[in-house]
Amino acid sequence: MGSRKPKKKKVRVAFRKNRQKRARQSDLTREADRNPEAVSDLESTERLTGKGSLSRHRTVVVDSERDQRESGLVEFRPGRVLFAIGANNCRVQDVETGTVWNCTIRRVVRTMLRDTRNAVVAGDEVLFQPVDDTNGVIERVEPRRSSLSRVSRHAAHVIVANVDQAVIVVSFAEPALKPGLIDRFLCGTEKGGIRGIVCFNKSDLGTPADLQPLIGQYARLGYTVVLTNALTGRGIPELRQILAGKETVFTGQSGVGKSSLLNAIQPELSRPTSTISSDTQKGRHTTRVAELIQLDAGGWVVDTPGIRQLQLWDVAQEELEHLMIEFRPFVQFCKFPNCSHLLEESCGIRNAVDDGLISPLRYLSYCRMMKDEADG
Ligand SMILES: Nc1nc2c(ncn2[C@@H]2O[C@H](COP(=O)(O)OP(=O)(O)OP(=O)(O)O)[C@@H](O)[C@H]2O)c(=O)[nH]1
Ligand SMILES: [Mg+2]
Ligand SMILES: [Zn+2]
Repeated sequence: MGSRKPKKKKVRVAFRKNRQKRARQSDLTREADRNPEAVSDLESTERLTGKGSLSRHRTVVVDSERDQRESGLVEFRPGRVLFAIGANNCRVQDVETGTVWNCTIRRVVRTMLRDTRNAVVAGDEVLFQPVDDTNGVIERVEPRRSSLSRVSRHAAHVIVANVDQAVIVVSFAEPALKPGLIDRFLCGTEKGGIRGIVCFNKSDLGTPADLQPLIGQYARLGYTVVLTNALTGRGIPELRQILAGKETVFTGQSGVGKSSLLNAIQPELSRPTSTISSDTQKGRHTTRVAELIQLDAGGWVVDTPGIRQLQLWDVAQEELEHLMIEFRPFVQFCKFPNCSHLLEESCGIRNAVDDGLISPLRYLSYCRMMKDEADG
């Protein structure tokens, strides 16, 4: 058990600074090629959840003493998973020394976590045991505080764990702005208890005044809103401040500029980016794996592959009225206690829309989400 701390024995570790990112990133494409799951994720959808069923049976404790005797190594090191490579391997950073290790996952840990396709994901906090200077074995995965999941072939699987906040990146154009997508993401962050931040990027491709009603709408609801241009640096100092000291996931459609924004925030990251397709005006799914990146100003960010469609996986229809935060005060005025706020007479929500107290755009998003959930 964790409390039976093994007697400490010095393990020789090569101290490598976490600055070796370049070399590692150039390998990413190959890693993604070897990792068909990462690619299949691109076809899937995304959601945010907080402490859910996954976290309840997440802690795995192995009887490590025998392993320790056999291996001759007795030190478990606290680590943070930078990214997963397939289902059974990952890169782990030693929390104390900053050294990066290639880790496999002890079979018993994998078995205990078999509900998820990847037992260990970017952001997971783990205990690992070095087996030599560069390789180790993950012995334990700490319970997740929060997680971002994708839905693929009707099964959810986690792609990143333990984030404080999500920056929902949308672009003024290329690809075209879809306000409904913002509302879906925000319901996801509300559900997970994760702070939602809306970032309107590519501000050079439109007139901010045209978007002011939309921008103002989210700001009035209390969400942090930032207007950026990754090419000129507009809004980047604000974004940098929002990220400092926090654990943030960047999410949004492919091509909106998530990786470009990270490069603007910290140029030496050199995240690969590519132009959107001129035929479809869609992104090319350049980022292939969710990867944890440490920021100079403190904190971590996770760049994620762009999504195609967002589905609220485990949100019941009845929950939606609470996830649309401005709906909450009006629900009590509905005539029927189980009002869906779609067609019923004397509906507090619809009256609030008519009275200008709830934005018609947000109400429309609500109706669409209700319909999608009903369609399954
Ligand atoms: N005009 C303009 N182009 C931008 C801006 N930000 C990013 N781009 C361009 O948009 C394209 C896509 O940017 P990426 O950073 O690769 O987008 P992404 O969101 O990371 O995409 P995926 O990795 O595929 O999910 C690139 O050609 C960028 O140069 C911006 O503020 N203005
Ligand atoms: Mg990208
Ligand atoms: Zn109602």
